[in-house]
Amino acid sequence: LQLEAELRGAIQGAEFEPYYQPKVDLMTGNIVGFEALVRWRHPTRGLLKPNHFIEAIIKHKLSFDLFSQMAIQIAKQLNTWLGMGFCQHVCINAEAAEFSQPNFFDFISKLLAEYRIYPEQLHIEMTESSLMHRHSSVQHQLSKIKNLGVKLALDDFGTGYASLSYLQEYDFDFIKIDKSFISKIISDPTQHAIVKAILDLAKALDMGVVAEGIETEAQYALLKDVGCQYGQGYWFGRPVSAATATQLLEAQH
Ligand code: G
Ligand code: G
Ligand code: MN
Ligand code: NA
Repeated sequence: LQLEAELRGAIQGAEFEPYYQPKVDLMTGNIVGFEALVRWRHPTRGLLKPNHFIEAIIKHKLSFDLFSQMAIQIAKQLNTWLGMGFCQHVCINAEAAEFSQPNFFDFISKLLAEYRIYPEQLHIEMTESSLMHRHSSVQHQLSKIKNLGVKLALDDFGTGYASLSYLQEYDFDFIKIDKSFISKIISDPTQHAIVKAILDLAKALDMGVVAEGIETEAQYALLKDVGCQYGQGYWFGRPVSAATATQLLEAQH
């Protein structure tokens, strides 16, 4: 109960902020976008990562409050970057349950209009595990959001119970290969085969692929070699503050 009160206070006090991890086009090495990862600027405990609070946020049904606080800051940042001539996109993490919020669609369309950002600059990623608990209205909400031009990504691909059925049920633009499949891609022929199969599948279904958790140059080279278009990972950069992300964009300009 104490944590719940503290989380509600943190939402009220706007203590959550996005950190930005670069997403790179593996063919050019350029930053094409960022994944926004929430951080809690705690008044006494410093900057906290999601593992300290995200489960509690979901349990206490504060996911949409967190999502909207993140989305507003991200939209402001995209607007600032557009003003500087940068038109990269930002991926925001969402729980599938948030889509059953009746005002979800209105919230997103107002956000795009208010901050004058292009719909395709906003990507929403959902994990397979959150889709497992899906509400029947999620599919309808997702297609409305997609019709605005917002892009959808299936996160942690391959780790859920029904990865392939999600591809059939929902119209994702991107799949993100979970980092557990990338970590041993060099040494383990099975992981290599799985990644190649995912790439073939994505191509057949006309979806983009993002490899997560790229930590070495060898992993980068191999993924590029097998035709994976996008990647994220410590090799390219850790999640950083908005100010540092802006410097990264300026540096490649
Ligand atoms: O850097 P990292 O520790 O930030 O993120 C840990 C996990 O927390 C990731 O798996 C990610 O999916 C989740 N996460 C990060 N930011 C958000 C967010 O804003 N909303 C939700 N629902 N999950 C997030
Ligand atoms: O949303 P998602 O589950 O994909 O969140 C990504 C998580 O993975 C975050 O906690 C992020 O900090 C972390 N991460 C990002 N790049 C790397 C990486 O190269 N290696 C590892 N081990 N973790 C990473
Ligand atoms: Mn993610
Ligand atoms: Na992931």
